[in-house]
Amino acid sequence: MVRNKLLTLVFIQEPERLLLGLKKRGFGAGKWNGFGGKVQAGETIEDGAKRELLEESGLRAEALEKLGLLMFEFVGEPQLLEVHVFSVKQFSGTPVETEEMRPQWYCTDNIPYDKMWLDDKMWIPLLLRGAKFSGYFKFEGHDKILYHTLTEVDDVSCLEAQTKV
Ligand code: S76
Repeated sequence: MVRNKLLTLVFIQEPERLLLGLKKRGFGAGKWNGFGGKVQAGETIEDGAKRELLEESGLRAEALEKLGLLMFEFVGEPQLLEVHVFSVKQFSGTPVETEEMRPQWYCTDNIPYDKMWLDDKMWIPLLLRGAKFSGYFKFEGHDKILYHTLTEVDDVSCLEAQTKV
C-alpha cells in the first residue's frame, strides 16, 4: 500500500486580509500559497503546521482552526497528497522573508488567484467565509485539473477518519 503524503497548509487571517507567501524554491515555486509542508515522523499534524509556519514566516500560531482536508492526485504519481488546511487568527510575531517564502498581506477581495495553484480559486473563497470543506483534485502536470470534487462539511474532524484505510 502506498501511504498518502501528509502535508499542512496554514493561512493567517485578519478580518479583511490574508497572509500569503511567494514560494521561492521547491514544489510550487513562483506561486503564492499558504505556509506549510510535510508532517514529520513523531509529530502531530497540528505541531507540524505550527512548525512549518514558524520556519517559513517567523510567525507563531496561538490557535489553529482546522478548516479543510484536500486530497491531490498527480497523474503518474502513486502517492496522494493529503493536505490539512488550517486558519490562524491569533498569532505572535511579524512576518519575515525566509529562504523559502516571501510573505505579503493581500486584501480578501484581491487574492492573486492567477499566480496560485489552480485549485485555490475554488476553495479559498470557502476559507475566507469560514466554511469547512473537503475536496479531491486530480492534476495532470501542475497546470491542468482533470477532475475535482469539493464539498462544504459541518465537521472536518469526521473526515480524517474517512481518509484512513
Ligand atoms: O493551495 C495549494 N497548495 C499547494 O501546495 C498545492 N494547492 C496545491 N495544489 C496542488
